[in-house]
Amino acid sequence: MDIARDPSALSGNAQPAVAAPVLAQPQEIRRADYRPPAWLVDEVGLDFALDPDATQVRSRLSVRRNPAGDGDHAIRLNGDGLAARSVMVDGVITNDWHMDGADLIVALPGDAHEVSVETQITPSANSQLMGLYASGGMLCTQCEAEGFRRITFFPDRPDVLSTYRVRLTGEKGRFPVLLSNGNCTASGDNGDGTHWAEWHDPWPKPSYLFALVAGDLVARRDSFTTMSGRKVDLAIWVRDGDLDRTDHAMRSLKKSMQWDEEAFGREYDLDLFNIVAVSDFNMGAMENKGLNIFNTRYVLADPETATDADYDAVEGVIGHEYFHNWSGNRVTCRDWFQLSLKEGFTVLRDQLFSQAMGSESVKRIEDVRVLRAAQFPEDSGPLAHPIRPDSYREISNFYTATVYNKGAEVIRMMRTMAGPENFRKGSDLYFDRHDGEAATCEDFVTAMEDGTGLDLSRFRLWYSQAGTPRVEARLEHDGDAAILHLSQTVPATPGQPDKQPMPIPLRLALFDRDSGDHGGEQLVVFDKAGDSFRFPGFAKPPVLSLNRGFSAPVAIERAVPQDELVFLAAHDDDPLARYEAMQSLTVQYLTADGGKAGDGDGRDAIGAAMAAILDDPALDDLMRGELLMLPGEAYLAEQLLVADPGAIHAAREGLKAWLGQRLEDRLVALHARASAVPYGLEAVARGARKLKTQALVLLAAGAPAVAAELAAAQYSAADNMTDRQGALMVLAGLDTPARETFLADFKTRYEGNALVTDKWFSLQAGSLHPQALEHVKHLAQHPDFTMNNPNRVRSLYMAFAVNPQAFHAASGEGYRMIADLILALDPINAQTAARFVPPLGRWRRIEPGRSALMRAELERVAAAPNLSRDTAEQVGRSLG
Ligand code: 0A1
Ligand code: ZN
Repeated sequence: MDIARDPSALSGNAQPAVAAPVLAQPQEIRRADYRPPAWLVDEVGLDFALDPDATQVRSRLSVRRNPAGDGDHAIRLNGDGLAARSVMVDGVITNDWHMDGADLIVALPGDAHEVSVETQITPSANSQLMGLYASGGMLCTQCEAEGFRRITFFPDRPDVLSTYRVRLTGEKGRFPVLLSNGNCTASGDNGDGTHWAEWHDPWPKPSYLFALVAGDLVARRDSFTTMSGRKVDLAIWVRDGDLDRTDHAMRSLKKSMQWDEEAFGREYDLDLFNIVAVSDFNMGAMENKGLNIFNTRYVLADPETATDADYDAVEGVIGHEYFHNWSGNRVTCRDWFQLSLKEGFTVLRDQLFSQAMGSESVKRIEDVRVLRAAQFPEDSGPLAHPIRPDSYREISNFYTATVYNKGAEVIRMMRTMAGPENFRKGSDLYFDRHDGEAATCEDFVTAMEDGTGLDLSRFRLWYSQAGTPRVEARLEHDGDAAILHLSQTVPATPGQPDKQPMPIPLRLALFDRDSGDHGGEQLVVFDKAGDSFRFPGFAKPPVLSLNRGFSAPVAIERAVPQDELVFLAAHDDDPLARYEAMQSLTVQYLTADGGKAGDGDGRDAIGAAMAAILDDPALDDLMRGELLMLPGEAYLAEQLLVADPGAIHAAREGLKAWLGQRLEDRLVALHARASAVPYGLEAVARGARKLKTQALVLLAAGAPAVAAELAAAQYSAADNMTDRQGALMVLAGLDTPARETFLADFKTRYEGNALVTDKWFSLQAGSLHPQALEHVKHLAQHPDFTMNNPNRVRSLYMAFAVNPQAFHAASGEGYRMIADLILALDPINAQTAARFVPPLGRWRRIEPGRSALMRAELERVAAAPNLSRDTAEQVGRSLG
């Protein structure tokens, strides 16, 4: 066994002889430096004359000196790449202003004024997709976090809340639809080929929630009546041909509105709720007040083009953005260090929503898998940061799995300790107390303490300390009692060498080996460096099931005997714990001897457990699918102090091949059984589809000829994207002539559908095919590939960067390709470019040969002139 104990023990690996170049770092912004704004803006008037090549923006700001501010006689209006064409104070042109860097400073003699500024912007040239930009003939905005300052000069910080009146004027032919936040109060025709609309949002909001959309769009309309009986008009706006793919999104929206009333007592607060789908978008979606803007991939879905996973993602993201109306919009963030206040809480809310809409346990397992695959590596690498960071250089780099997913786990722990009813009291109090305010994480925790009665003093460490706590557990048997010995360490992370023990809520059960039962689950809140807990009444040593439901986001370190894992994998009544036992069984085997795989005994145990899972009549197929899933290579690498990605890949593929052979008959029978289930969106049919492709995946490793035949049949018979994509994924990884034929069929069958074309790129870039790297090189030259669309860039290069076998090619060519991509993309779309740095940033945890190659590529990026703030920060931290 060579399981990593403490990654922080690693001081470095494979230091190259040359010193790293000094990278000019953008200025650091610190949480401790927060000061209230000097000026408040009560009302904002914006007048847009829309034109893709020259949009005129006139602002009117009613500003007032903040009594809590520092009494400055000038107002700082942030800008980014703007020039003021005119500045007026109280209706009179003034020259009493100057630029400080990109910001506009306007002198103001009194305590309240009206400041007006005129700017001109070029949406068609905005490839960064921040501010106002053009996407497929329409104009739209993205303002979070600091995009508003690319539209007009403004105190662009989340603690300045204003009501907005917006007037949009544009060509009728190009922009028949003109939308902004709130309600449309008036509209008209100018008689010169242009028309206009005025929008008013009565709810004070920070500038990052401002939005406008102008385009040739059609709407699916519906309505929802809130719990107090108000009718809300709902509209989902898409391009003409996409309307028949919006049904699922609309259903999801109505379910979200209903659920937030029932689960959190939150009612919608405008007469209108608009969602717009755009194809060019840096992230998933954005919660602009009353006008959510979505990446098309989280809106459009029909059985022919969207997989079951896509359906779930649409439902989850629609929920997430909708829930922000309260957790984010009604109560917003004081500053960007508080990002997890809205994001961690909203992720928890969307997770609970999805749990309630589908299988609770399967959703929980999926969320834990995401946390481990994306957040644990972040927490143990050079980019580790607390869920409430202390400093940043570019805030876009902090929209991370830590702030979002670990942030959700931290609030989930409060819910576990308080119980759901008390937690609801805490959240009610939080919303009541801070409605209309820009709040802090501290405000949230205090409201939780006051509402639930919990003492969260030490628990606050979860907000300030980075790193995944490691909990060592040992069960001792003494007479008629079981004694659980626990100890914890929180690893050192950048800037945080010393950590304190944190309260860790662990749900646990002790099973009687003979009866297979336990006497009830218990909750232990473990908050010291070391502690012991005594459980009387056990004549024989029980079997421990620990961290049930993944009650704490920690790594449990315990040498669990194989027979106990087999017992729990078959008997644990907590589905997550059962999944965990299965994962541990496999992790123990695959990470033995530094990742070169363990003994035949361990493999036999996995084979027997898998066979039992395949045969267990009490399991539903969705859950069966979870239990059959092998731990991913990134998670396996995470278990090792220094990982050899080649060895891990070979060991995991070896196990798959062995399982595929050993279980061949069962898997073929399973494939046949599942193939007989007709398409539907209910759990039984979804479970069947999940298992069908999983069977193919194991067979592809162990019996490739059989798999190729079954996959071809599945592809050809498919009446839905889940089956077709699953079959094509397997075929794309096999060295068979059919591969090309089916890939070509897929491409032409969905010609013109951008989201399916993304899948076509991803399937090849993420495939197990030995030539995957060569394929990616060719695909980058494909006429359908473009650097200007983030979805397309991610579909090719992110799929590649998380394909361990291809990315970690021993030659270093994969690293070079990603570094080249970062350099080419950085001037076009810095936010997206910076997201490709973390895969290279793992170099300290990789075996020496590859490690040096990865580091060299990071240094090559660091040495490039004119790096964006986004990329410079990520590269600097990765090398630091
Ligand atoms: N608040 C959004 C995430 C988001 C952040 C930044 C963006 O800029 C490109 C876009 C979206 C959410 O949590 O959904
Ligand atoms: Zn969010």
